[in-house]
Amino acid sequence: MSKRKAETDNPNADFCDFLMELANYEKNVSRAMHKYNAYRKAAGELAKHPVKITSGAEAKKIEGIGDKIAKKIDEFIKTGKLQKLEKIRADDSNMAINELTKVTGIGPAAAQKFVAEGIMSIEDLRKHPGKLNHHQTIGLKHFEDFEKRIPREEMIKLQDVAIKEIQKIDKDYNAKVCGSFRRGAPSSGDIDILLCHPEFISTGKKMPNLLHDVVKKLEHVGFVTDTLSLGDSKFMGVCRLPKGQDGSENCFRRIDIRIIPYDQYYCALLYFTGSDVFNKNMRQVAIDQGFTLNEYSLRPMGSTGMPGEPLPISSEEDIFDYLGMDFKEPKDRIA
Ligand code: DCP
Ligand code: MG
Ligand code: MN
Repeated sequence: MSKRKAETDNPNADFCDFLMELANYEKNVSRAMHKYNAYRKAAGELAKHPVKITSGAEAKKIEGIGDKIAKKIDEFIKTGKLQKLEKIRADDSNMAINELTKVTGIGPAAAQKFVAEGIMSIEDLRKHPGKLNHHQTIGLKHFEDFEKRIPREEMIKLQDVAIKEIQKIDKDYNAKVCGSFRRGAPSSGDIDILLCHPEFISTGKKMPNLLHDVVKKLEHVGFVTDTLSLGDSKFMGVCRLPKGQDGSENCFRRIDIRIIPYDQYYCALLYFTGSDVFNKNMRQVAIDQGFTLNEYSLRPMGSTGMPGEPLPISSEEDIFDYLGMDFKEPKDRIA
């Protein structure tokens, strides 16, 4: 989930917000992923900038900000708004597509299809339950809850319940909450759990039961309430904390669980900690340095253009080292 408004302690939050609004328009309506990434990168770099930008020219000194975005910054400083955004906002079908893609399971293509059928809002969707698949149905059912951020305090409770139950199945499971939580965020969009087990290694056979047993257990204790999708290595679902002492119900929350081979733990940990923009940038550094990096491994690129054998890695630091990068703590992995 990357649609969150810029954190308020960021002096350039206004710029980040309009860049993210443009980014989401490019992704959801135009389906121009290149532009989406460019706006997001610019927003990510601006979010790291410690002082308020006062002109486009000043912004252009920042990596990822070129002429076009600098112009928009000037326009925004001068007029307090952007012509381009005003036009986008004035078009009902753009706004409808944007709204519908907030439902988990509804991507840009599905949203455009719904809008073409005259479904213009969440309310309209609720009138046509038969048009939704299982994932979308659950997404709509918990729409209001999923729009709410999860405070860190609650993330800690969710973590404690999940890890306690997983440990009860088998002490050899290693479960770690990654994503924005590991980056120290004050609130998160969902809970991301990285799982591994010493019996599951990349050169061995697939062991889907290791994940399925965890899901079953978390369902059995009432923590996991719905499954959006479950494969051999990836679970997407819904969870919630038990009722409070006063009998009050907690919000339904999105949960992702990934199991990865034991020997690929650190590349997966790096990947699943993000941020997504940071990952994109780090993968580019890897390419520039003659490597290929993904959630499984770091491999040197051979002269034939084929990746070589995975490099031995026993910490996140090792990955930064190979790439000649200074180690970044999770909290600093923004862009
Ligand atoms: N990720 C990625 N590229 C994507 C999606 C995800 O690299 N397109 C990685 C980095 C993310 C991690 O997976 O940090 C978890 O994905 P989330 O969508 O849950 O993102 P975050 O946890 O970072 O943010 P949020 O608080 O919105 O959940
Ligand atoms: Mg997350
Ligand atoms: Mn997630």
